[in-house]
Amino acid sequence: MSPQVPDRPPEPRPPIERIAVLVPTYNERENLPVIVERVRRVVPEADVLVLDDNSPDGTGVVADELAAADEHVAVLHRATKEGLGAAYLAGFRWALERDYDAIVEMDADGSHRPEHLPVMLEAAADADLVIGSRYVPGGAVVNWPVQRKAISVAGNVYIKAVLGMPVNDATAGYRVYRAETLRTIGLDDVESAGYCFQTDLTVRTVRAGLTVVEVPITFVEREIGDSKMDGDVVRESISRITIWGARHRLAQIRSLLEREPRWHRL
Ligand SMILES: Nc1nc2c(ncn2[C@@H]2O[C@H](COP(=O)(O)OP(=O)(O)OP(=O)(O)O)[C@@H](O)[C@H]2O)c(=O)[nH]1
Ligand SMILES: [Mg+2]
Repeated sequence: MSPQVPDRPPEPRPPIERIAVLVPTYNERENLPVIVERVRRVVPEADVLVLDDNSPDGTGVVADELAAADEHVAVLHRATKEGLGAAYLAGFRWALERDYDAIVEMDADGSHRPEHLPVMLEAAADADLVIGSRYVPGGAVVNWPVQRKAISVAGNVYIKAVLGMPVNDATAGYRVYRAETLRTIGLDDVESAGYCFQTDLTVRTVRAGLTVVEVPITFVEREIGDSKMDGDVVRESISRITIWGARHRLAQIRSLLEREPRWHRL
């Protein structure tokens, strides 16, 4: 079969003018001012939205102070801790309602260096989703214990194998989404709450036929504050990814059977 030649070249993606950097926080009172200052310095045109789940350590108050001092900073206060995915969904809706062109996901603890953001935004000129990737040439992880890195690498290998994904770091949390990407993939039925939220949205983006580009980053483990990763987060990821994988493979088998009528007679 000859490759299909489109009638006309694809429409160029619209320029990225308005950028929202979403920073979810739970007990990050010491980290938050540092990360906001770095984002503001590196990408001064961007707005920062802090997504705080009523952190007991008073991160929400710190965020309010930052917002009062800088019109480029805003805060979404959420009533209780509902997980990273739920916080991001609320942030996405906030940014889409306000017509931002690009929506960035960034941890508060310094693991996602704001200094990588200009290159990621540049890559978004020709992509629908840009992932700051630890697992492409040039990417790195600094200060992770061997077991933590092993879980992350194994998780990504599993995701690639089970879901047939052309992405090396599908669990990564440092991203630039074009607003149109989030509108296209739809957010209403996203149920993942923990970190598998990232994998979930990667899969949706790839399955929608959109372009995902991985930009190498150096991921630096947090120095201050506690991790929120726990057994529930890992369990949610493994069970959901396995279910998605089984569905994916079943759909592949079904479409093979439909394409190859002889098989129906077997
Ligand atoms: N709003 C909100 N933010 C969260 C929640 N869980 C984690 N976060 C934030 O999401 C980001 C990533 O969480 P981390 O605890 O750093 O997870 P991690 O990077 O896997 O773990 P570390 O290795 O300890 O850094 C941080 O900015 C957290 O404060 C949550 O339930 N709600
Ligand atoms: Mg972290």
